[in-house]
Amino acid sequence: PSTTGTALKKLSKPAEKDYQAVYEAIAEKLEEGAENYDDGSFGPVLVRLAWHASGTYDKETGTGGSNGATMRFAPESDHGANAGLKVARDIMESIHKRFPWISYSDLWTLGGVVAIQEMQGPTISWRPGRSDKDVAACSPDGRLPDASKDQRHLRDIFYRMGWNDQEIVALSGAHALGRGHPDRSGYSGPWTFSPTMFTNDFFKLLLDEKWQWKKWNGPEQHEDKKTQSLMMLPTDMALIKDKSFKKWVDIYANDQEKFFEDFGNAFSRLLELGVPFEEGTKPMRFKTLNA
Ligand code: HIF
Repeated sequence: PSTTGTALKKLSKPAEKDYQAVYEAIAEKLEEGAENYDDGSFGPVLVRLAWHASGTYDKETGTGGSNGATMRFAPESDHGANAGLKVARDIMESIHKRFPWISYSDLWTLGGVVAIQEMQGPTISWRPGRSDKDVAACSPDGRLPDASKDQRHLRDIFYRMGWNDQEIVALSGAHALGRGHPDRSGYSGPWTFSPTMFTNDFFKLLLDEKWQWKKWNGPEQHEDKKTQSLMMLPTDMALIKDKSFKKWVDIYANDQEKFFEDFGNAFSRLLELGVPFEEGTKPMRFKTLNA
């Protein structure tokens, strides 16, 4: 009888409360041991992992995307765009040890949801059902954006995933979080004064500050004239150079609620690109730790 019990437990499908438990385990890890890491939270790098796992999607061929978690393997883990993401994958590994039933693909995307919600961002609907693939399914290099480029490149990359101009701008607000690291991308510094809080400050600062080229030996980036402590990538600056993009920067800078709503929808969809969900899989909405 006891073996039957075990078998039943393994066979039963995880329920929303099981994913909520994983959510909470990740949430508890965001600041654990992060006292001397960046701005005191692993949240931003977990958002970057979720996005880089998903942003390889190509709508024409249906390849890439979060289903598969192929960044576990070289060559994808060694792609230049993914430099530094081992930090995030290692945190996720420690969570996977506690919840071995969840796929890495579900886990990494859930990590992005947790990080955004715990950093005071919008609730992100999330569905389970991704399965891990092996090394043969690795995405080719060059699918993620190159920060040194302009609006044409942004459109090439994001249209390939199926986004429109409004959605590209909405997603871009996530650069309120985190920073560039000279030993990862080469870029340096945070975009906002509160890099562990999800806000619409990315848009406000983009419009309100005077941005100048940073004088240094690193890659070309902008810095704010006033404090010289913030940065904008060339691709970020493209959002105010391009009329069709700038229209949405203005809207999101003035309306945090609209930004949260549009970002929440877009980020949720980003994590689902190319995922073959079972019919009837319902979106889950998780409670934050101190809800
Ligand atoms: Fe980023 N992004 N991203 N990004 N990104 C970096 C860091 C973060 C681009 C380039 C960079 C998005 C779009 C683009 C986050 C989240 C998102 C870095 C610095 C670069 C160079 C990496 C490092 O040195 O550590 C480009 C060119 C993008 C196309 C516009 C998304 C919308 C904004 C899709 C998105 O969600 C996050 C979070 C970070 C911070 C990571 C950290 O460790 O602090």
